[in-house]
Amino acid sequence: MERCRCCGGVLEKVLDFGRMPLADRFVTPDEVADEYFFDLTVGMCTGCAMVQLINVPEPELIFRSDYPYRSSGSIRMAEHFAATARTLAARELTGQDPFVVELGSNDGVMLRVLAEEGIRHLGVEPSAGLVELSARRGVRSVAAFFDHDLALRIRADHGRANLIYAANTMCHIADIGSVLSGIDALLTDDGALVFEDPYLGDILRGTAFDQIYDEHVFYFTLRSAQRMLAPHGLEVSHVEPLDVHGGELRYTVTRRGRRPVDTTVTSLLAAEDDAELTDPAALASFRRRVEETRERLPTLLRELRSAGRRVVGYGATAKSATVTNYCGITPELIEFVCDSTPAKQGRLTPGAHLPVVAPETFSAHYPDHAVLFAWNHATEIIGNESAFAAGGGQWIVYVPEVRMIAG
Ligand code: DWN
Ligand code: SAH
Ligand code: ZN
Repeated sequence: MERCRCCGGVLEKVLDFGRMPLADRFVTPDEVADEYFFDLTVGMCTGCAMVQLINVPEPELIFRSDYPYRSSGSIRMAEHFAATARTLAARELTGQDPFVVELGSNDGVMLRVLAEEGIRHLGVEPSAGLVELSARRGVRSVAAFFDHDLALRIRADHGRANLIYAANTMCHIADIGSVLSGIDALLTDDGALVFEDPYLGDILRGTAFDQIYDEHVFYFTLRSAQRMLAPHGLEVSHVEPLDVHGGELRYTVTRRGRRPVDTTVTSLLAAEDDAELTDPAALASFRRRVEETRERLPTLLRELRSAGRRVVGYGATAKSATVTNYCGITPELIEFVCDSTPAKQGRLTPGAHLPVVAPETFSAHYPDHAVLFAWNHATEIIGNESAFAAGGGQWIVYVPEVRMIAG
């Protein structure tokens, strides 16, 4: 029997995607033979209703020094994190000589703004490659996985943190109990943990099944997050929706009783009860819509190909590993995927083995259709590639459903 990582309750299987590769492991042709696969299944806890992966590959296999994702790869995301840094500085870092710790600081996209202000900071980022890149941007970080032991070491070296921030990282860490007890040890009495992650409500509403892959262990709701935090003496005192990555929530978490729990929390809790997010019927309806996409997307691509059309992909996202592998998308259906990340170019996408090329290959000879795998960056990409649609090219999206869109 599989157990919940938050409360130890029993996990009930709600979704099964079958064998999947690691979503950020882009392979060379000689690596194809021993590519790693695991069973991508999602469970819901019968105790605390936390939706989570049932099997999680070892984090050391995923977040290696060659982990390819660069947060600064999107201008809009870089702006989002710069704005976040300014908001956090004004809200949480106003005391004397404040100290901020970021979990999953990646390429330093957020901390560089605070570093420029001379704010004492430390990023925690397991990928040594990203730690080096951050150092070149004036960001100090440590190449390690955050857990309780590391929290104690940081506290011994730097003192307690007024702010602990984590974007798209809390939901990545299976050993969440160790992370939360570490946060309890590291945070000042009046400090805040601010974290933002994809919201289960948006994933279900948007049929964004591609948010489900090896790195995303947890799919939070406000209610399940509250239950996860409570045993550590922590509570959500403020929550705000974010319009990035298809819909996220930013949680401001403080020690129980230290700050008033405001109406953003009470009203979202009421809305979640109405929406019955973790009701078996909601998940069953999601599953039916996902199965429809699994049918429709390859059917559309096959039709286009048999009509002699050229079809490519745009954005070799981690999310697209689930789409291509679950929907059976092969290089016969999609000629290549273009992506601006140098470390992904010249390799093959995980499992489906679509060649990854630079965006210049796309614009040098526009195809007839492009599947927008980075649908969460639609405005930025469609704007940058406006000549594609102007020349008659058509974008294909599959979230919330399969359709072609005009540029
Ligand atoms: O949670 C996670 C998020 C934050 O980032 C990680 N587990 C992994 C990663 O997920 P993803 O790969 O699905 O994220 P993105 O941000 O949707 O990836 C966009 C991809 O598209 C990147 O490889 C960069 C590329 N891109 C591009 O080629 N041209 C992006 C933009 C904006 C562009 O203009
Ligand atoms: N914060 C960035 C990066 C998100 S990708 C953003 O929002 O764009 C997730 C990041 O978490 C990766 O850079 C990964 O290396 C890091 N990570 C994974 N496990 C971690 C852990 N235990 N402690 C700290 N960072 C971790
Ligand atoms: Zn549970």
